[in-house]
Amino acid sequence: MQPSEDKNSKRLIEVCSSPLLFGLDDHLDEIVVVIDILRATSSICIAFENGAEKIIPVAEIEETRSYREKGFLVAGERNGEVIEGFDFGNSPFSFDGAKVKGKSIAFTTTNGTQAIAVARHSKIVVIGSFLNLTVLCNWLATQNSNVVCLCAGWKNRFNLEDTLFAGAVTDRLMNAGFNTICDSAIAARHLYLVAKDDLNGFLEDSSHRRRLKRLHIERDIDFCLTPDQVNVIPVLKNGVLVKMPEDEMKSYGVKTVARNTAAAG
Ligand code: 3SL
Repeated sequence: MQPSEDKNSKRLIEVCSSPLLFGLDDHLDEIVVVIDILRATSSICIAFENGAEKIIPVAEIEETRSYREKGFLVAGERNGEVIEGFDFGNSPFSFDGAKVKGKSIAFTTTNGTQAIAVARHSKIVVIGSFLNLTVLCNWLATQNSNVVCLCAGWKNRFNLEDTLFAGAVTDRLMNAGFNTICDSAIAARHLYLVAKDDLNGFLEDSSHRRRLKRLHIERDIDFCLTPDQVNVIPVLKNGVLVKMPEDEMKSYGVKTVARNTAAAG
């Protein structure tokens, strides 16, 4: 990534490690990157890469279910498990092209969709995951705006995997001329730099990894920790997630990345 132009050199990056710490009125003029690495924001990214038309993030299960009458697929989990009667859960492998291409999906998850709701009043809300790390950071680097990484965490608690991704974004943007006065961003960047060569190993004992291991979905973890598999940036428009149009991305000079098909499984 090229360093940013001088006019943008005072842009700041901040990391918010729990939705509970996100002041609703504090980030109205900022770009918010919502992060739920395991697994909601990774699944949202792969859904759009595989041709989903739109995703409505919904907080409650029954409200999500009601979208079926409107022709939506309904998807989501609670505590990692597929919700009864839903079309599928929150595994990125469930969002394959055969199922989601051209479809609208109502989606509810334990933490990820709740974090999107918390951020909804901000200037721009985009979805981040290791799957779209490079394309997202290239785009953020072209924006004349401060950036906040909002980690979904687990039930309002800090988690490691979201923090590592926030650290990756902080590292890329600081290398592109951003600054930070946020200790959470400094800490996240340090953690990422320690962990980056073996994210999986670093997360071995992390709480959500252990939770997902119990559900026997380790291939989801490997997939969600593999960077740069997609060329999409999901963006929230009027409460609905859509894929940022290619021409909008191109007009910001974003170079997309090659998809790692081997890891896509
Ligand atoms: O909390 C969430 O939004 C989910 O990503 C959690 S899980 O990975 O599906 O358990």
